[in-house]
Amino acid sequence: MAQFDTVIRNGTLATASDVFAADLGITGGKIVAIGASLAAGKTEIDARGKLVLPGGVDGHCHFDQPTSDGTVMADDFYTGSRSAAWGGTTTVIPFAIQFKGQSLRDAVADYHRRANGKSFIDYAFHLIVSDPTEQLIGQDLPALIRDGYTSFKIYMTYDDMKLNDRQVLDLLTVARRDGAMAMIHAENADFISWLTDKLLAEGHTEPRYHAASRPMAVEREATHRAITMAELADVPILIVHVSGREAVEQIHWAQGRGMKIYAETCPQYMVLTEHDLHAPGFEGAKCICSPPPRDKANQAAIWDGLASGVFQIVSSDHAPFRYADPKGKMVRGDKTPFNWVPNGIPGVETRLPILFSEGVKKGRISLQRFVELSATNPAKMYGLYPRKGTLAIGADADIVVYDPERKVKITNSLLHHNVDYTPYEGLEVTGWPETVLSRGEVLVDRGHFMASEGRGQFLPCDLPDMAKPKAAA
Ligand code: DUC
Ligand code: ZN
Ligand code: ZN
Repeated sequence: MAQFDTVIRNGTLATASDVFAADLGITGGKIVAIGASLAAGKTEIDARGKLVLPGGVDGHCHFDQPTSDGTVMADDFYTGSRSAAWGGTTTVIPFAIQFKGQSLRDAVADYHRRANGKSFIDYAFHLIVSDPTEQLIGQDLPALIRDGYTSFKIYMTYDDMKLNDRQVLDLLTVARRDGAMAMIHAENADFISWLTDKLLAEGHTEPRYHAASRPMAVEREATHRAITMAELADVPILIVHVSGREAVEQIHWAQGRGMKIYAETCPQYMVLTEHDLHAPGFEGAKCICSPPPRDKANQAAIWDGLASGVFQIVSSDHAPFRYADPKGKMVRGDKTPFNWVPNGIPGVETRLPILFSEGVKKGRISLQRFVELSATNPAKMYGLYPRKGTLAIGADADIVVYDPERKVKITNSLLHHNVDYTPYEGLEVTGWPETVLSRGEVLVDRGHFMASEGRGQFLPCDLPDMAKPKAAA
């Protein structure tokens, strides 16, 4: 008689702290045993020669997020979560965005309607606050935090979302009092608009000028200001999508002073450069995201920060816009000026393979650090740990059996998003997810997709320990 629903046998298990040979037993969607020579499972998965990892937790991606400029995100919860699952990610946290004048509750209700019945994997929501009224600060946000929406993003740029410093301080005060995690997009809005106007006046409209409109100094200044605001409000913050050395230096400086300043980076800042925006014709638009990719020296600074511990998490910032599409990158035709090109690139499916190949395989980070950055810390950062993000008794059986030797040349036809390109076209990686389980159910197995639409569950988040101010931690 089988003792377990499923046993993953003979694999090498990796957590954020350990790598060891063991079998793993699953019953009722949970991990119930980790040990040598486990009894039989109704389903047996042979993981000999493979890694057995916690499913990826993508703490920053955008699915079906409404926009205000005539563009439309190409991935909804159906295609976005499908792409995530194929790439070994079993939990995603996209954003319920509040438009100015809209109540935060309405934004959340609308986003639930978009997600309901569609996702293949479990998901939580971050909030985006763009209109911090008295009602929001005093009532709506605290109530939503209590209901399990325990993280929110603050934009220091983008006309439809940016907040002034006073508004940021008000929101950080809520984060401190109610225990939420504040995520900050740190770029200086006035610097960007001044540089953009100057470039356009000189006739520079091509995609490459996107990078010139948002140089490192723009991010450095805003990163420092965000840190200062966190100091004044006495609360931890997470600086998202850090792109290069000068921002890393600011964060490292703050961490050295004992501040809880956390940092996220993304694969685009590890493998793309500004040069990718210089592709012929309009092709550079495929790599327009903000902050923009920098140069090789900045990539090296990102890798140093990943190895040294400046960064806590690696997310995709998957923001899917089709290329040859009037609702995508070509919103104003094939000569759309850079400042009208929607910001964002797809990457939810390639996040783990790129971090594993460029990081672990090239000896820049350990396997444990890979697990920590891609699964464990995002789960901790957003109040989903230990249900998600680790291999432990009682945790959800969200697991990736990962082939560490498989060589893959990334090309868009391999991927499962609804975008007509990948910025990583032609990138050769070693290592690829082979079998992906969510709560014990096999979603992907050696090239076959077997999940049912809508099986993914909404996850209310706990208050993250990482958001506690120093004195309370
Ligand atoms: N930058 C963002 O801030 N969000 C989505 C994508 C991007 O490039
Ligand atoms: Zn952002
Ligand atoms: Zn983003």
